[in-house]
Amino acid sequence: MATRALSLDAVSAFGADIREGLTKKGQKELASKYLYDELGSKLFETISLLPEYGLTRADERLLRRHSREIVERLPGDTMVAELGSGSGSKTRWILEAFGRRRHTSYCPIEISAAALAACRRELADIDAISIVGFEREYLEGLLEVAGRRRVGQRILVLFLGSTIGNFDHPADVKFLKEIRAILQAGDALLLGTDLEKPVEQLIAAYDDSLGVTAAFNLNLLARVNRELDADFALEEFEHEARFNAETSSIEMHLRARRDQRVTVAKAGFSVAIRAGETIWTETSHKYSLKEVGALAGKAGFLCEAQWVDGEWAFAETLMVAGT
Ligand code: AVI
Repeated sequence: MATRALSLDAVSAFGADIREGLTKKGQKELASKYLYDELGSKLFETISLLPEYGLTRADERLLRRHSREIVERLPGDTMVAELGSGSGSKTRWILEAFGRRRHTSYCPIEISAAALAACRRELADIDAISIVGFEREYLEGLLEVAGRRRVGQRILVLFLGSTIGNFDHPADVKFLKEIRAILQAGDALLLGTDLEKPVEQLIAAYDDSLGVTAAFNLNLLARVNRELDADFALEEFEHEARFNAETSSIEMHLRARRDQRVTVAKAGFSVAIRAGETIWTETSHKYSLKEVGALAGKAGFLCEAQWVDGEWAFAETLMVAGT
């Protein structure tokens, strides 16, 4: 009964967000968090294997090469919390380095139970690591993790994969401030950020030749059809990746090929969409190194160290919570 009530709530929250995004004045939009249902998450995993999309491989390379140094910079008893662990495969390097030093708790925080289970399976073989998963929104989960810390124990928060870039500016600063508010001075944040790079490289990464990113984007409309009983005709929309030079972001849009009316039955509305009009589905900000430093400062962290990949412009920045 409780499960049923929860899922009905989730449907109505989803419906309310979709309604707000599609009926607002001006640019229509759908929140990027809804890209990640089961199919969307699999499509994102596939994107990370594409030759054009180097982001995930760069993140992984940096962690593989520098985990030992990252861990050496955080002496003493440290508990590791990860926001949005996904399958956990990138985190292996950090956890192995901590495990070589002493027994360490790892707390992945994920809204997807399936992702948490996958993460547990992937990392179960690492010595001296105990895994306690939290099926929660990021900040709610981090609060719970912080409530479990032992006296004298440090928390290292991992926020990898440049997920921070999917927050609108200045929501990225606000989010890091909220993380900082939960932490204590001396705690740390390891932040992965995708960096500025040539526009052609970015467009290829977000509009790949196999059409996987297009499928990832269009799946959002398919999800609205599946879960909210809507009647989007997918063939009437086209994936578009464009660079916004003002915000230094890649934006994903879905462009209507003709005038149409769409009904979203479970959210109780219908909406007219004009030919050529777009639905904005994601922002992916590309940072400069200077900007990452400024972001840390604004949120109350000090930059302790930074590593930049040589093949794909991507940075891992270790920040320490200031007093
Ligand atoms: C999860 N996030 C960092 C990805 C990105 O690059 O912004 C999501 C993505 N969207 C399209 N391709 C990948």
